[in-house]
Amino acid sequence: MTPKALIPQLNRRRFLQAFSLALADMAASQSANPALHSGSRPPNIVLILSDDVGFGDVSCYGAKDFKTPNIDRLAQNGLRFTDAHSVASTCTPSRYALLTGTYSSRKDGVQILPGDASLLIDTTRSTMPSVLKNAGYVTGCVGKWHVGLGNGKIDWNGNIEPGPLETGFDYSFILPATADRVPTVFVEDHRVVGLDPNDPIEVSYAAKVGDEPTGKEDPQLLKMKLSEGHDGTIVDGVSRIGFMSGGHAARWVDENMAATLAGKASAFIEKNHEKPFFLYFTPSDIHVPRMPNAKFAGTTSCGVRCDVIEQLDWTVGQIMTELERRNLTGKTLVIFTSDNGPVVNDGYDDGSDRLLDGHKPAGPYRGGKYSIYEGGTRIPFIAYWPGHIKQGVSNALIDQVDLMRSFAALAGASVPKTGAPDSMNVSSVLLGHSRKGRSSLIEESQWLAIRQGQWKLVDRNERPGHLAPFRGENQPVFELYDLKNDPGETTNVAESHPEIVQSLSRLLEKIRAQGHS
Ligand code: NG6
Ligand code: CA
Repeated sequence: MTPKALIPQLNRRRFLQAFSLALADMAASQSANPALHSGSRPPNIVLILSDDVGFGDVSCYGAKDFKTPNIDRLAQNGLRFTDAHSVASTCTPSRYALLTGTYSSRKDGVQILPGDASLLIDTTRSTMPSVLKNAGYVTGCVGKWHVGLGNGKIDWNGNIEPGPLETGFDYSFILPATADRVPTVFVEDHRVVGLDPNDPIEVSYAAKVGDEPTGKEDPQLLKMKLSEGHDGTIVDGVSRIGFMSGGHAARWVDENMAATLAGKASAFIEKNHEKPFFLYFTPSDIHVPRMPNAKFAGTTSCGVRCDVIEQLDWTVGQIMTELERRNLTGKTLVIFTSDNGPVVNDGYDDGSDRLLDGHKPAGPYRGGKYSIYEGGTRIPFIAYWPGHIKQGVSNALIDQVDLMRSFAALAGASVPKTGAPDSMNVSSVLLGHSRKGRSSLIEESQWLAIRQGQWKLVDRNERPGHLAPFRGENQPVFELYDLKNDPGETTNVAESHPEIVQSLSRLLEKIRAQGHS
């Protein structure tokens, strides 16, 4: 057979494989939930996924310059993890992996997305919300989305789909991408909130649309200076990434965003408090632009980045108050965590770096957001469920990719064999019944790293589709760190341990090649 003739055959085979996987997925996830039918109610689940909050950014993880009493209260009455990880050190890959139970490095193009990018998640496959929904949960998504919307060019003035509702959520109220990306409007279910049809929205990431000022042309109009990028349309004194026109009545007010999102999340809990529910709550704090409400502006000694941490803590308090009001605290598993490690200057000159005053956003770890070192993915992670989780600290190695199968197990829901290939059921670890987490785990930035036991191997081999073409001059392909004796990853010991380099790089290749963890 000629190579040309082979191509349609291969595509056909791939299509059939994908089709039968999707069918198996659907059939398995429709199985009934025994917990619901026997009359006992599985826990509600509230997953609070904050943005860019580092390991050292909350008081119960060692921060001293400000206070996070609401988050601390979860730790004082729950289980605080010291070796929990997001899958990646940036948002889109991290969230894609969490929602699908799949390492983002398995799929081409899972990188930080512009605000007009298509939905990355395959809507025919099981997701964290679809599995819980099939088990009888009401599922809601409130906050930052950033895994794409639509399928090609989005009409922001019409129905915006596929998105959260096609991914397994019954309700959604989202920022399409990030607070620093256009369009700066909320989308509720399929529609932009508060849109005036006489002022239609247009969005482009390629060229300027409309005639509103941009950060590049009119920097004198900015209330917050930019330090890198972010020179598109100015909305409310802050220039964003990308260009937009129209939709003036629908544009959010940055300073009110925390309260708006907390309000929508609380309303979802109130509306559904009599059913089992799953809330994926993703505050925009503490991502840039850091625009705290007047209640929080200037309240800390270490600048606006610390102010928005206190605002985030307030948000967590609002959710906890709503749960208490509905008498749901003993019936709800609450997880507080972050999508990736910390960054201080992320493209706006908001003074955070000058005012840091000794605060260490990543705690004792090296690197942060974008980085392959521990600070990139080792994030705060607290599990709280009074009466079911005892207070304590767990140093078990766990990964947010594990939440899909762990939540399913707690909910009595089934995940099809072919779904969530990297997710492990660590529910007994979340509940504190076991301290035995994963034996190995992959960390992602533009590079990959693998953890096993005390060792961590950073692998800077280029891989098509994901990885930046640049490796610093004289930077070795492999770095090996002994995290037990060198948690700060200061000394590369690859040369003195070639056998460990070899066995870890083989394990990494095996996990990649076999398509599952
Ligand atoms: C970067 C932006 C940064 C932030 C990040 C996404 C510049 C210079 N930097 O490209 O400000 O928006 O993307 O962050 O534009 S994340 O948490 O959503 O991954
Ligand atoms: Ca992030």
